[in-house]
Amino acid sequence: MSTIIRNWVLSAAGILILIMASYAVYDRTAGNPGNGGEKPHKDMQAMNNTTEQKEHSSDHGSKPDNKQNEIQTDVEYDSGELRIKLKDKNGNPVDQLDVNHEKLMHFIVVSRDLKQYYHLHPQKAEAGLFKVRHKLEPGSYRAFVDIKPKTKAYTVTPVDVQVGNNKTKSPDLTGDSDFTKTVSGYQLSMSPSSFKAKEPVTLSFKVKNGQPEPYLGARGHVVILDHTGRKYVHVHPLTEKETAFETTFDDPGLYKMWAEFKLNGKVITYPFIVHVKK
Ligand SMILES: [Cu+2]
Repeated sequence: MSTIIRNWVLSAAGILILIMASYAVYDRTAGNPGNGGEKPHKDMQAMNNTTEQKEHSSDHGSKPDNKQNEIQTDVEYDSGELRIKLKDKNGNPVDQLDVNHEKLMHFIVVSRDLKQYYHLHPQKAEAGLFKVRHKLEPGSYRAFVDIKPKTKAYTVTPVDVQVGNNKTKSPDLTGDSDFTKTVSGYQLSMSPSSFKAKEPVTLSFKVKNGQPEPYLGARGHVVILDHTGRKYVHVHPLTEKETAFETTFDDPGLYKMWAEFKLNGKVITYPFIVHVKK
């Protein structure tokens, strides 16, 4: 009798340990620090999409290996065309995407030195395959596939793209001292002019001789990359009327930003390099 009870207790304890162990595994794979395992990109208004990818030392470490990712993004360049493939963990095409700022996909390509910047909108060719024609000069690039999957967890993670054999150098950034820039005849000023890590900041933009028009469901778009070109943030104003953007620079260092505004029917991109202090 007592043996039966002891066996029962032992197997119950065993089951409990199994449950706890599998829960711990689940927690590590599905959960992520910071948002308790929730799907990223839930923020409907600010669309503050960040990659939480921490330093990865090697230069090719930009595979979508982030634990929050249930989607693998492959980018290929061939004869003036970029092809983006979206696959789930089992290799099946991912087709369930929400329209985000009027597009199924926003696709940012930067040269490795962060000098060239392209914001493209590939068209869906078939389930899990998007294409866009865009000529890239030989060199090394990083691509950011900005999508909102309906059901799968996804964090924008850089994908390396090499065109030809020319390797592009890593960025060599120097912080701007003047945050007033003139591009295509329009003068834009950004404030503030000093930045501190880990403190929320509101980036305000004023165009001297023009008024930003609605463009892709916002009065402006700001893309920010850290000096490694890996940490990606895409911010929009909190309301459709504003040209002020809230963000937080997580770490001190140099960041490159591209602020896009539509002025007189034309999209103009203003680059800035900011030095974020401790
Ligand atoms: Cu876009």
